[in-house]
Amino acid sequence: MADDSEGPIEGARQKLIETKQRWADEGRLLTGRTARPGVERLPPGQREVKNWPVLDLGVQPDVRLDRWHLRVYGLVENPVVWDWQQFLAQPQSDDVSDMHCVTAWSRFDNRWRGVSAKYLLSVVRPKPEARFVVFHSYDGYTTNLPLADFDDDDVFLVHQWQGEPLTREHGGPVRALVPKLYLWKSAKWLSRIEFIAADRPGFWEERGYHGHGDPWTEERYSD
Ligand SMILES: Nc1nc2c(c(=O)[nH]1)N[C@H]1C(S)=C(S)[C@@H](COP(=O)(O)O)O[C@H]1N2
Ligand SMILES: [Mo]
Repeated sequence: MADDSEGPIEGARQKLIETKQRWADEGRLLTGRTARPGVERLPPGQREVKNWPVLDLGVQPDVRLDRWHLRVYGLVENPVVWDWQQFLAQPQSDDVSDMHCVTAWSRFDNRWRGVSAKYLLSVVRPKPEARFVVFHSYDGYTTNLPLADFDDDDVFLVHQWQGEPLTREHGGPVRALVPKLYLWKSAKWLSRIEFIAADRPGFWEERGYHGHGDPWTEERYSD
């Protein structure tokens, strides 16, 4: 990663991080309501958008396909490293799901293509002690989730959206997709997946955002 510890980019980035941290401190957007998935389409406090906003730390790494790798490691029986060709050689699946961002927008009916979490788990085989997963990204971002949430039919490592390659601004070549949790759990520019025993907060989880992040019960912020 480039050294971005100084200059205007870092200034803007710091401001964005501080704003989102303040939201967490103030409990902004919380409605105190709950909604039922499958019955209502929008989780509480969300509104539908037709576009796809871009949110990140302001650094969008340019990961060339000939340099791209995905490493899956930690508490697994069979750690793997896939380059781009090896990743595409794994079984590919298609799925349609909604996404919900903690900044209150939701986007319906996104068509994804990629490698399913179920398949990845069948390859790497988590050890019994493995309880949590950490996604690591090429921009230095991290986010954590329970293995039980990763191990679900709608979770994928995606490289296509609406039939087109996932663009760089949305996390291409490959991002994680965990549609049942707020979108900050869906790491863009995915580089590594780590299996661990005890939960370990990621970037936003260390800055006031919820450890779990279920939109249906408005797990926006930690208390
Ligand atoms: N690597 C990485 N992944 C990330 C982020 C980031 O800054 N870096 N931001 C997260 C946040 S806060 C959100 S809301 C979504 C936004 O995804 P989008 O830009 O494709 O809408 O990406 C998540 N994944
Ligand atoms: Mo976000």
